[in-house]
Amino acid sequence: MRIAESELILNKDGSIYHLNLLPEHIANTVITVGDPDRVSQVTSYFDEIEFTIRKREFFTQTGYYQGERLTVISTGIGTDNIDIVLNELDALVNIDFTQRTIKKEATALNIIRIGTTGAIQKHIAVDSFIASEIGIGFDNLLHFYQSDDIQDLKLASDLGKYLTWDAAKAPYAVHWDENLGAHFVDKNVHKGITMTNAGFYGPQGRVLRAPLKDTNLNHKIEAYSYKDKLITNLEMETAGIYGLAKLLGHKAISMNVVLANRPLGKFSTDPKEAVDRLIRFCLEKIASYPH
Ligand code: R1P
Repeated sequence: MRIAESELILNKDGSIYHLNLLPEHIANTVITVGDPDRVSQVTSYFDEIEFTIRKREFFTQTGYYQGERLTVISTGIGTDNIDIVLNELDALVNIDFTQRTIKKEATALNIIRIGTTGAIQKHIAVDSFIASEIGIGFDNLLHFYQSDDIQDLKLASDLGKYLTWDAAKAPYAVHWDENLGAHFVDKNVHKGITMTNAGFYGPQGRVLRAPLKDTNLNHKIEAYSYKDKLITNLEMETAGIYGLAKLLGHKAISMNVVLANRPLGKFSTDPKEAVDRLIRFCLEKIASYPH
């Protein structure tokens, strides 16, 4: 079936609406970062940069790292942008832009998020790495899609009840891609559950001037365990990435460096270097991932 001009929006040059990319611009392995400035921090380690484009907060570079073609793209902050980036990346590989039809053979991308986060557990030190085994979303992104089959519904409902969250705002929970994810875990990495939310301050229990509705939210999250697993960290993209990647048939892993330890009130003294360490770690893991 032909997809209408209003649904699959293409620019005059045939590129996809927000990302401004043509199908040939992206590699099968895509690194996502939040901050547009982090794209060139990643590609500074590349042997060659083939393509660069920027539109709004979406800055993309494709190039080669140790002979492997990789795309690095910034998503900006939040799952509203994740909805755009994941759907448009998927369209670039799985929709024929000339015919406006879905291709018969689906392409699965490897999607690696290199991000920053706040730990919610005291034992997870600032500057350490977390690989998200599960993403739990308190934003409502996945609730707009038919996603029951790809969710951990038991975990989502257990946590919703525990936090006495009303049903309309119930969390969603999605696991990582097991093979890709396991490849990124070694002795330097905490395996954890990442809770993502629609904001940085109130939704993550931060108080500057506006009072919180539930002042105990972070303590409750810190104390919650499911099948002996703790929620390890809070940020804003992982659950959306895991949900949409799985819905669309892609493999995703979210790696974060801990910049803040929330219960201890600590923040990294050199966040740029901490992020750089995670970039180098992830690039090595990508280069050694069997294809
Ligand atoms: C907030 O400062 C931003 O940092 C974290 C949060 O998820 C949010 O996007 O991730 P990134 O460093 O990947 O942007």
